[in-house]
Amino acid sequence: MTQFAKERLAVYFIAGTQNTDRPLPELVFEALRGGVTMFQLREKGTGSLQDEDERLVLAKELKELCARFHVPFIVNDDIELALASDADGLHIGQDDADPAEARRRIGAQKILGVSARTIAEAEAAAAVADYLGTGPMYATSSKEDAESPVGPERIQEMRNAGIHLPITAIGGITLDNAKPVLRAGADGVSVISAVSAAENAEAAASALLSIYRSINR
Ligand code: TZP
Ligand code: MG
Repeated sequence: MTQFAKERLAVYFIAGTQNTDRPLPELVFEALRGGVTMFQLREKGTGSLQDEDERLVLAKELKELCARFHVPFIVNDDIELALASDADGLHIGQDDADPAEARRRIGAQKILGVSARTIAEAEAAAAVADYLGTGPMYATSSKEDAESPVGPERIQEMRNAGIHLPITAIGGITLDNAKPVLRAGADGVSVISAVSAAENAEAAASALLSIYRSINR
């Protein structure tokens, strides 16, 4: 596996064209200016691009944009798209590819993130994942098939169970409730709407980074 620095997870912005009325690269550019430390293209659900060629053009543009800010570009779920766009990594959920198979396909040098809501899922992914995505922390409307929230306690439970992998907390995280998940032991926060639906995406990203820094000095 790559030497993945958990500081990369500080503020992990996730979005797809379905999350904004504006051109996605414009939104991502603002988020990058605000200081997001990782970006995931999650082109999924109602309003997302279905055409493979369009998805690839978008992924390549976003990859280049992220590279200008030295921010890893991660693709959600779609291994073919991750490979074709030479993304820095892939994120998979429990209903997506098998983690070991995904690792084999992307190779040792790429970042692999795996969603793990339970301790058992976290333990199963630990051998091949660089980081875990744990949630939903709080209620969310950004994921159509989201499960019920587990709360910040779940991060603490995972740490107590000996899960030492970097963890990003996800689901319903805002400027107002980010602190408890960081205090519970998460290495950072993943957000869709807190940045994509903010009046000022740059300011929202920058505020999240300040919250992260206030806890990780
Ligand atoms: N996985 C678990 S919750 C979620 C995903 C992709 C949605 C997060 O979006 P938001 O708007 O930050 O709640
Ligand atoms: Mg899924």
